[in-house]
Amino acid sequence: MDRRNFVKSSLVTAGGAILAGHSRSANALPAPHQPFAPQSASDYTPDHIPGAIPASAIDSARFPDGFLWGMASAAYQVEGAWNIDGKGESNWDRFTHTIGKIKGSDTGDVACDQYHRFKEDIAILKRLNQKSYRFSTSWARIQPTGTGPVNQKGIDHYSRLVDAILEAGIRPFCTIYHWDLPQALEDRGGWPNRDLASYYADFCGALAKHLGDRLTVWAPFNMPWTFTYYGYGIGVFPPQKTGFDRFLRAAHTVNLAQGMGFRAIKAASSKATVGSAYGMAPAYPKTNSPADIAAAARYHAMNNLYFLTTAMYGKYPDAFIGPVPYAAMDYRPGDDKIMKVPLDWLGFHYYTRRIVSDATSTCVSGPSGHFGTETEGEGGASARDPLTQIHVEMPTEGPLTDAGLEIWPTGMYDLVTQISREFHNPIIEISENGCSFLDSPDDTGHVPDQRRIRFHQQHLAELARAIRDGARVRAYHAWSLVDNFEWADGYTQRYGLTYVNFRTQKRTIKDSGLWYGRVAASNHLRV
Ligand code: IFM
Repeated sequence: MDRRNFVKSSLVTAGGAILAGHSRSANALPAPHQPFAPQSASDYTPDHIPGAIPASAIDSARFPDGFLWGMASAAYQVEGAWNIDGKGESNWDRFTHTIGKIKGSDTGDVACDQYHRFKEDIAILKRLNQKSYRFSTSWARIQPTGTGPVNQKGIDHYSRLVDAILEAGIRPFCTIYHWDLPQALEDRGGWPNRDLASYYADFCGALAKHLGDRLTVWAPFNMPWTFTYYGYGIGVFPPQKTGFDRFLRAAHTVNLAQGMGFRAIKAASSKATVGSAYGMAPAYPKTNSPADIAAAARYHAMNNLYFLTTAMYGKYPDAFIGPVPYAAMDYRPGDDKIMKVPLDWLGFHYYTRRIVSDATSTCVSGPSGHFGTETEGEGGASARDPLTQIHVEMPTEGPLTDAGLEIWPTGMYDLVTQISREFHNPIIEISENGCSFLDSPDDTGHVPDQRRIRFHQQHLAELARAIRDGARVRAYHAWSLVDNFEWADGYTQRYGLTYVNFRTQKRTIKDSGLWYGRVAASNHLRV
């Protein structure tokens, strides 16, 4: 489809969305799932791996001049220095210091020691021709107990970091909150406590006041559905609370916080642009039955749009079987106005797809889930939760990463074009895309991680196709700059384009990192 037709169809779909409310967004969902049906063993040859993109699409993919090639990381996963220079304890410090929570009893106490080694890491970004570095800030480093005066040493650290990124000719992109909450705020009830919205806005205002003269690109939250649902709905992340109502309250506070934080950033920095870093997955209906199509639309509303529709329109998307459960959320008059802050650009991650089916007629076993930030689902055909009544599967037709996630590059095209259609062709940034493979240095000191090169090549080819069809994508951030602390999986997964020896902190750029550096220099994928 050419750009004009794509944009025309976006406006028709988006216009319909405004007139008819959100439920008809089912019409815009990816086509129903077509299970891979191998006829013979040759269907599994390298040229015909389920989900793979043809080599010709990789050869012909081109990115526009000025495209922002980037890499991403997050404070708790890379910084270490957990109790240095006045930093307070965070929820993840408390969680990892409790035996039995993390694989191998690993902690982020040292992680990649980026707090002390950020210059070395920025030199890697520069060497690899990067144009954008997405990092996050530790709230407990700035306000050790989450409220009150700022800790100047914390501000000084991020100020030095931003200066070093700019000096390298790279755009700093700050995610304000990537899951590490001051423990003192968790002790006051955590995100279900509505007061956190204004504490968070104060934190945003302080950051923008001190860094906003140089830093212009802000995302308030990383993957808000994940930390609210995992932390308060199913209890696999700190503080390990459970209950769908508790999740709804936490998510509503975060929606308020997003709106209040947005205004605080803009008030403190006239140069600020505010977008997002949502986790998203294209939802393919399991069959073409109306029930499964509606269930996939509920997944999309709950997992992809729950913090986006609220910002853009001040209202919740149609994620529920019944009416919006306002009472359970502690929704108050005027909250629509607080939440509504049309974002300047939309950032979202893509890792893998979901297959969704209706579960309204099957018995509800209560919420469940697993560790891992991109993993969800449950045994049997029961509903994931009582109010969306969907059954979510993580398919395994395509090849799997070492973290067990299916590689499905077309999901990138489907998701980017779907969001473009639904939100009037906004400016998009891919805030994360990546894979865990455990390759390590060989005898010659190289890390030959061909599978990671192939992963990024294929996803980027699909991103280039979406751009060719009219999507306004301006940036792509590979997750991650360096191998790092992978939450409950500790150091057992490696997402980095740079290998880290966690005993010595020695960095070795993997073959994928060197390849990605050439891509960034040429805007081509076959380099
Ligand atoms: O490491 C995480 C990151 O913190 C959030 N997005 C997914 C990544 C890989 O699981």
